[in-house]
Amino acid sequence: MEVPTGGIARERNFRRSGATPGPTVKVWMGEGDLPALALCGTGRAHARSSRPGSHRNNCRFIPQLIEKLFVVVLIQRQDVSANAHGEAALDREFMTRALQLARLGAGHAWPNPIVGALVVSAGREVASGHHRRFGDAHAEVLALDGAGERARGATLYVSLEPCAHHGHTPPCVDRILAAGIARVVAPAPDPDARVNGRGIARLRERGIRVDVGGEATAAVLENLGYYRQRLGLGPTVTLKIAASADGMAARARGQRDDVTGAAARREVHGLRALHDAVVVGVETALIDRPRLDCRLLEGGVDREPMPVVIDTHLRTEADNAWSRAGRPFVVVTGPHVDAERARAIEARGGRVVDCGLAGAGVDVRQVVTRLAGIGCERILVEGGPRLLGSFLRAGAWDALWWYRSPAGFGPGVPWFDDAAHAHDAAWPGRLVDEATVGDDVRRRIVNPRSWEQIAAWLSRSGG
Ligand code: AOF
Ligand code: ZN
Repeated sequence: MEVPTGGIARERNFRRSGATPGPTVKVWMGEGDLPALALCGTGRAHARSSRPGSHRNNCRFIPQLIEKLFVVVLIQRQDVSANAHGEAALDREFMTRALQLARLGAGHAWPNPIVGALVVSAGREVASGHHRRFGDAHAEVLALDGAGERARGATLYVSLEPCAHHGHTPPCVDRILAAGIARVVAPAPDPDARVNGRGIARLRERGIRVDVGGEATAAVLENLGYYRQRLGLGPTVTLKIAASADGMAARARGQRDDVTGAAARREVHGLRALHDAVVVGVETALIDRPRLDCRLLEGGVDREPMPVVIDTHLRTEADNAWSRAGRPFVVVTGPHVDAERARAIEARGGRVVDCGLAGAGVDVRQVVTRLAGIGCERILVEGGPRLLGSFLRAGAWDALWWYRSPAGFGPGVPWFDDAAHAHDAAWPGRLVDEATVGDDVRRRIVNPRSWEQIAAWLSRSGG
């Protein structure tokens, strides 16, 4: 697995932070025999020469005035680059907060993206907002309403390019201009054809400083289904893994073990809320009996994802947690199943879908196509290990959220069905970021083949 340190997001962030470049010292450095400069341990400027023992001689020949100028330029440069660095760090912090706010709209905003915004004045957050529900006010408008007059001259952080079109609500850019915002920071352009760069362009035309690109990868990952759908890239498959520190999904076969803590479990319910279907293998369904809902989210959701169980030989019971809760569910099978059992499931609100075989199991590529065909375009696969292995081996995945608990389980059931690769996976993946969620660590990994299309669009559209 390729693991770039710092990740794609970091590279973009530094490249596109919009930080004011400091006065360039290249002028001085490149001129004739002038010595290269370095700061010594005490922070004082020193003239350095490559010739041993020539340091003192050089110093004697350099007119004092020039030496002073060096010092002034260096000190100024230090100040400005410290400011620029400080600004980039603050931008990252506030954008992370905007992305957190956006998540509050998970389970309510679709088919709109989840979006968070905050108004920051003199380095302090003065108001915030998020897109609460499809058809409701956009995040920026709520944040600007909260800020009132304090928005004048302030910075607006928004987790998506502000819109420039009349939809359910008037264009956010007009509201931003009217509020007197001086600077807008957004991670990436909006892939909606009605916006797609127009929001950024209109703000810039009116003299607003707009910095695009910081945290772009993280922002796209939060709205991956939205980006893929609006860019016409087809259904989205997210894999979720919860493993112990030593790579185990459970202590023993046939046993259910809590792997991650409460914070990670809550986050996973938020992740479910960003999907139309949550898929598990039949072993997981029979052993864990997961409800596959979003019950840990405060305020619930407008629409629960569809539970889907991959069950080649149709072992699922008709009377299960989903049928009892009156929730429609899908059972994906191979071609040879007991018709009587299938009828019993359908009588309890289940839909039995034959996806054909690929080797010994169900064809997971068919699963994706068939689920998309019934309106489940954003698919979350939660395991178990054998099912995750099938998706990984087939390359039928876009992103992987991998939670790792601090404790080891010892010999058990590896999260990946190929034990040799439970730690150092043989499948290609690209680590995007790593975060602490409660006591657990969450890594997000993208499928480079699938990510290429989004990265290409981002670089074409200036994101
Ligand atoms: C923003 N801020 O908070 C959201 C945006 O149906 P409408 O009128 O709400 O428009 C939906 C489109 O607006 C959506 O496809 C996306 O382009 C943008 N969503 N934009 O500036 C927000 N939710
Ligand atoms: Zn808007």
